Amino acid sequence: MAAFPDVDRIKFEGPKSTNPLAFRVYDENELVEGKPMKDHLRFSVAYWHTMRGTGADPFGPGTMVRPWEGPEDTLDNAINRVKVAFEFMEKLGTPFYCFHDRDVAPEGETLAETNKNLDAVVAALQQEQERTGIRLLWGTANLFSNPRYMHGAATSCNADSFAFAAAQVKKALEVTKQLGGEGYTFWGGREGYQNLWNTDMKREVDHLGAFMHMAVDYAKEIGFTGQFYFEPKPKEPTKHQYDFDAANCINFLRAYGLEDHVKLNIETNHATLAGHTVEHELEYAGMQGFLGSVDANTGDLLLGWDTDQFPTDVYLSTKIMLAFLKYGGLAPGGVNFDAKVRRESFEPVDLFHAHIGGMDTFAAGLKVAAAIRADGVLEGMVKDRYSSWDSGIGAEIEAGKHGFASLQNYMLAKGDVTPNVSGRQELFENVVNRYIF
Ligand code: XUL
Ligand code: CO
Repeated sequence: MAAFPDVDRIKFEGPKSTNPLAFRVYDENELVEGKPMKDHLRFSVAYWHTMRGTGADPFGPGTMVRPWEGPEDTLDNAINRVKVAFEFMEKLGTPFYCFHDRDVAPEGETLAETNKNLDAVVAALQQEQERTGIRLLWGTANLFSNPRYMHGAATSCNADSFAFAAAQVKKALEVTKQLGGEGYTFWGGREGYQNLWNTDMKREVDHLGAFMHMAVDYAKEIGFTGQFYFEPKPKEPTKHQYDFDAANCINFLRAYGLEDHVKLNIETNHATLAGHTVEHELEYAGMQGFLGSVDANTGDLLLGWDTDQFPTDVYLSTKIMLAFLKYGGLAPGGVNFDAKVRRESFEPVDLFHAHIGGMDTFAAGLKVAAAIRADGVLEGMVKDRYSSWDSGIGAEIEAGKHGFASLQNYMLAKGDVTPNVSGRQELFENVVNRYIF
């Protein structure tokens, strides 16, 4: 029985459409910079929010109406949920999904039983993947919900928690490989601390480095060639997460010799929690060669936590797509909607409204970004701003021909700098707006 009987395949109907169950901008086969939109955007549904989000918050229980869910999280229920997930994704037209091991299958009494449950659900996932052609963008392990991870997993003071986490990631890598996953993500979970008095930070971070090496080694051993991602987040659930922001993660990866194996998965709401913009995080990762994938969502200007709302802002999606186009595109990453419907949006159809909005917003961002790039006006203005580096003393400095002494001689002879020109921030902002309205 269909879980969404009133929804057909969501179609592109163009900007004039007022059909709430249609795309107005996302036309998967439309070519942008010579490539179909669907290959640029590589949309992915996050199983944990879309299939497992209950709407619970610290003040009250779940609100979501999900008629396909049984009263208990049994294996049968989990397998049935896989069919619902794929019906949803097929109707939506997203080519990818992402999951944590514990999103898809219930935990058993023992690790062995848990792994058996996971195998059974993975078989169902594999079947549905084959039936629909929908693929796994990345897999990951939930190393934060079970109380055994209360002090963290790889960074726990309890060595057994590290060992359990290792066993869990080993299994998660195996099933990710089995499902043809194109990547594997490490998000910190509880890898961080609440209070430095009881924390040996050096030991914890060393352990995280060792843990990630074990994952890289094991991937090699089993022939998993997908891309590893590290996902920055500054706080929540811990006060200070070790994967704080892009710069912090890149330093960690270099310090522990992981830079050739791991790129970053940047999430908008995590960037803003860190006091950055997402475009800052993307640009920083990009210029360092670490740009991997994006968890698409947005926070709330007035709320200081990870609200994980669906993105609806074309400025935001434009900035994200500009960064990815500049650094060679998203593949093998994608636009993964790590976003949840609001607690008040409790009907199944709201899942469609949320994703359709996010997909149209990113499709619009892609088109605006491509138009900005095609014109080259913005790029030309930036280039002009730095033109003092293209010839004369600037070019000589960049070519490594100078030191402090020769520059002192240059300046003594010249007397003072060539006058500065305006930064024209407002004009730059207006130029961007030309492509939006
Ligand atoms: C948590 C978060 C995670 C990761 C995957 O804030 O973003 O869902 O994306 O573990
Ligand atoms: Co995320």
